[in-house]
Amino acid sequence: MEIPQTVALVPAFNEAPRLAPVLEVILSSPLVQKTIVIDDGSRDNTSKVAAGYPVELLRLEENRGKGAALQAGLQHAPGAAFYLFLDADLLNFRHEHIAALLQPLQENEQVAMSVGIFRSGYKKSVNLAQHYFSILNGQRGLRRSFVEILPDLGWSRFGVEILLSRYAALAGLEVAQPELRGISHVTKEEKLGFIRGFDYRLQMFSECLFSLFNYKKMMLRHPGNVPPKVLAKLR
Ligand SMILES: Nc1nc2c(ncn2[C@@H]2O[C@H](COP(=O)(O)OP(=O)(O)OP(=O)(O)O)[C@@H](O)[C@H]2O)c(=O)[nH]1
Ligand SMILES: [Mg+2]
Repeated sequence: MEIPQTVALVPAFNEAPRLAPVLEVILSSPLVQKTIVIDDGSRDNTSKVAAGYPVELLRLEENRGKGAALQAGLQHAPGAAFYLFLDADLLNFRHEHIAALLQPLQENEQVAMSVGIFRSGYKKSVNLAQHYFSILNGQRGLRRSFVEILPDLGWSRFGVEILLSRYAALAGLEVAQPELRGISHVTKEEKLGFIRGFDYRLQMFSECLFSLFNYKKMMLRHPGNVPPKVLAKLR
């Protein structure tokens, strides 16, 4: 079987109303050869929507969080040159954003990961959050050599982006931050209403903080493929 150059991974948890336009952009991009949607335990029609498109659908019964979903996607498609992580709830998402994430990886072999920065999206609150918390952006490109030395992401849930960024820094790897202009996303409050959305946001923050303060300890416990010389820095 031919190994694709670029694989897009789309973690999707209860995203049935938002998934289709995101998949249409990815599937019509000449830069992506395979798309994997990971739905772990959605209670809506996320899997049904995904099954209407030529994607590989990983449907896991039990919810294990965003980090575990991305890890399942990576394990499902080993050997690709590049992996894209793309959220299922993007707005104003276009081909140029895919190109922007891949370009630094293609142009400079030293770049292990690209992390998209949302700029000039029409939602001011999202722009502001991006300004201060760009480490949290889920739109990323990863080179195979980086994927092959990743720690276990399975515990990290919404802390997965913090884990990836902190790990890259620890391993001394270069990270690019391409701007993704005009892109935005649907917030939790918009998806679930203010109270449930805000509650879910607090849960996300607590998972992010757990990752921020415990990633070293957790990496020692769950090292995955981290090379011994990087693990030694944790002790
Ligand atoms: N498969 C899977 N996907 C998840 C899980 N949690 C979040 N996701 C997906 O990860 C992406 C980002 O999640 P969001 O809840 O939108 O988080 P966010 O965009 O960082 O936060 P907001 O500020 O609320 O927009 C979306 O595509 C979600 O569907 C999960 O447990 N499993
Ligand atoms: Mg979102």
